[in-house]
Amino acid sequence: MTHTALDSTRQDAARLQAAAHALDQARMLRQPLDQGQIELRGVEEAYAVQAAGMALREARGERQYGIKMGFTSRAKMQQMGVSEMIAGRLGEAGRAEDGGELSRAAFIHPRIEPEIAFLLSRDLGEDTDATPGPDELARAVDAVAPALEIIDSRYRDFRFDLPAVVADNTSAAAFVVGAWQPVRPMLDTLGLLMHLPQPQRTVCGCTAAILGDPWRALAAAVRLANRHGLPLRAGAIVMAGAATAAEPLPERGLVTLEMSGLGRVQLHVVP
Ligand code: OOG
Ligand code: MG
Repeated sequence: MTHTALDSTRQDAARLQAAAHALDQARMLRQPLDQGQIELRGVEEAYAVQAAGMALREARGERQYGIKMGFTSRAKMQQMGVSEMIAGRLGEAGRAEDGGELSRAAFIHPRIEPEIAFLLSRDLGEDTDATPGPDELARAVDAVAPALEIIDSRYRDFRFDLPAVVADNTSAAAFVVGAWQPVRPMLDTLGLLMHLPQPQRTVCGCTAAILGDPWRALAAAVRLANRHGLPLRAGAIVMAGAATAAEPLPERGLVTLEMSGLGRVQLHVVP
């Protein structure tokens, strides 16, 4: 490598590290950034910033808990104006207890969305390019559960393009998973109701909205994890992506997601 090539590699690494720090600070101080404050040249760099951001959290003692998919439904793509699937990392600190409390003050402008979660019984991917088939996927999953995700973009007004949202760990903020249920091959026709307070309302949807079948979101998670170096280990959870557009997280009150045949999951939002 010539001196200039080496210099520019160093500059690139420093630029990506600076982006990870800026997003990390925005998250901890709850002060949103403008997308223009983060300079990224494509999706590869964005996943590198995401990994660096999780490394900062791990250095503070946090453990990675799994992977979340984003933009696996048309409703989400349309809401956010991004039309490609993305993957992010779930940190232990974002995990809430089913029926437990979640403090809204921890976030900038949180939204909530209905999802379905898979619990992995074995490692998936890493050194294979192949997409696992349905049987292999089913063997790699111990259980499934209804889940709620809280997203909270670190960008002002939730405005971002694809690389920016990937670098921001796909807006991941918190999640809660209901009681694990035995694996079933058919997950594509489960009706869901998300009840929200203030004002009292119910959003309804169907798991078919998730790529036609949430199992496809798991296959896509394996592909993206392989391509971009996200770990998918036994014991990890994989969130399939929202089945409906996200709703603003209420200021306070009980949010309940009911999923036909899979039970329900709840959160008490407190100010
Ligand atoms: C990005 C995260 C998308 C999903 O379920 O589609 C996502 C965002 O909407 O800010 O989590
Ligand atoms: Mg989501």
